[in-house]
Amino acid sequence: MTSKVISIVLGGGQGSRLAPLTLTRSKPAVPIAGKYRLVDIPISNCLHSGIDRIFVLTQFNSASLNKHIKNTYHFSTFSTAFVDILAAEQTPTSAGWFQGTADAVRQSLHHLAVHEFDYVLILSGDQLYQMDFEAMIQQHIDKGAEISIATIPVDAADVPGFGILKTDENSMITSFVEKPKTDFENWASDVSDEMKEQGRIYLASMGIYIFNRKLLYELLEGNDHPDFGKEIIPQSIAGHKVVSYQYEGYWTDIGTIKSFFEANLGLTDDIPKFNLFDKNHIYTRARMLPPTKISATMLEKSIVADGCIINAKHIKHSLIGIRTRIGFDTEIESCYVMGSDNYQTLEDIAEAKKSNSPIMGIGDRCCIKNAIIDKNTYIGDDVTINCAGVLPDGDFETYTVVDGIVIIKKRAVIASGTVI
Ligand code: ADQ
Ligand code: ADP
Repeated sequence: MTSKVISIVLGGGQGSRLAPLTLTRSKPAVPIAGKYRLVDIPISNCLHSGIDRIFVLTQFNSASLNKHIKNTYHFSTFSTAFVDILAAEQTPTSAGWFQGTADAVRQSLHHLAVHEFDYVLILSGDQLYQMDFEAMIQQHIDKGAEISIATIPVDAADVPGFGILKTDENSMITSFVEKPKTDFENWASDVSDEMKEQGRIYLASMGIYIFNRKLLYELLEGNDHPDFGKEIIPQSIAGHKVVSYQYEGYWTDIGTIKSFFEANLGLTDDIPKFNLFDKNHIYTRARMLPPTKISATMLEKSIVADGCIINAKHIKHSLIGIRTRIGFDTEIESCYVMGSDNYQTLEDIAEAKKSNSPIMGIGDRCCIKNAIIDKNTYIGDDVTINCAGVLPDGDFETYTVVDGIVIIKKRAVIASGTVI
């Protein structure tokens, strides 16, 4: 059954809500959980569900994204499996950027045409969840649906951020409104008692769709509607059999700095809602890194990836990514440190120290709280970041503040003694 499915991962528009993490890389390449990249989540879900023909659509292609996909997803020469990146491209009929989610799929249809498939599974690239798509496809076939939308109950506070819908007793979607801002009380649905207790009485679209092949072509060709949520889905409800596939597991959108930060730090919980240790684990690039070396650090509720050299005094409620180097007497709390792409040699380090420039990683006697430290940053000694009160939002040369979270930009050099 899953052999009849092709999957399309919507890898991201401009990614402006995740800036500055997306200033120099495409959204699918943004690192998560210390050693993975965003794109690994939907791809792993597909592979665990038996779907192994996957296109990743992205607004701009980056060498690192290509390298990651090429080095991670290897399949047998005798299988038809692939993970291919399709970046927005100029053609005689289109000027360049994808104008929205539907436009991105429309512009990619000619790449699908050479494959055999009956269904297209469309996924968002910025969500954290573990879902069995096989069950969703089975329901799609059993109910004779033309379009299926995965749905999840949300509370009133979340309603303005999602497509909200209502269904009949057969799970047929009878109405859909994209991101209603006000007067949405009438959109409440009949949900389970457990969901009712949590106030989650509105059914939201998860932005996960199955389309029958022929219908997808019909809906996208001959018009230039840019989005699924704003145009294609609401317009399909009346004339087609659109079915809800209700999901009640853990699922979160990680499209903003705040949600990205919270989802990453949430992984340090005793029993996290998103389980990295699940048997359906997340695939990523197998790196040949040395084990992490720690001196006398007090580590509390933290995750430390491979290849780190840690001398810090205290690391609390934090995620430390691959190849991170942290100096003596440094204290880190509620941070996501992404790590580095390479190591400096001992000679490089001696040279930097001689000229008083910071070395890659985090120096001695620093205090860092509520921050995301992007890759390959050089933070000197005695640096304080976000350790006194809440900082107002703003964008500066080496860092940005969003919702009180400081993001140190990729490759930034923060001189010793700096206070942010
Ligand atoms: P949003 O997530 O707000 O709502 P959108 O901005 O269209 O919708 O993004 C959906 C996915 O497509 C994201 O992964 C995004 O990065 C990606 N994307 C956006 N523009 C793109 C482009 N031009 N090229 C490639 N990828 C692009 C949608 C639905 C709602 C639903 C929520 C659930 O519209 O109805 O409730 O998803 O999160
Ligand atoms: P990201 O998308 O995370 O910002 P980049 O575009 O910087 O990543 O690319 C990261 C890749 O570049 C890594 O796979 C790493 O192997 C490689 N890389 C970057 N700098 C160096 C370096 N100085 N030495 C060796 N490899 C490097």
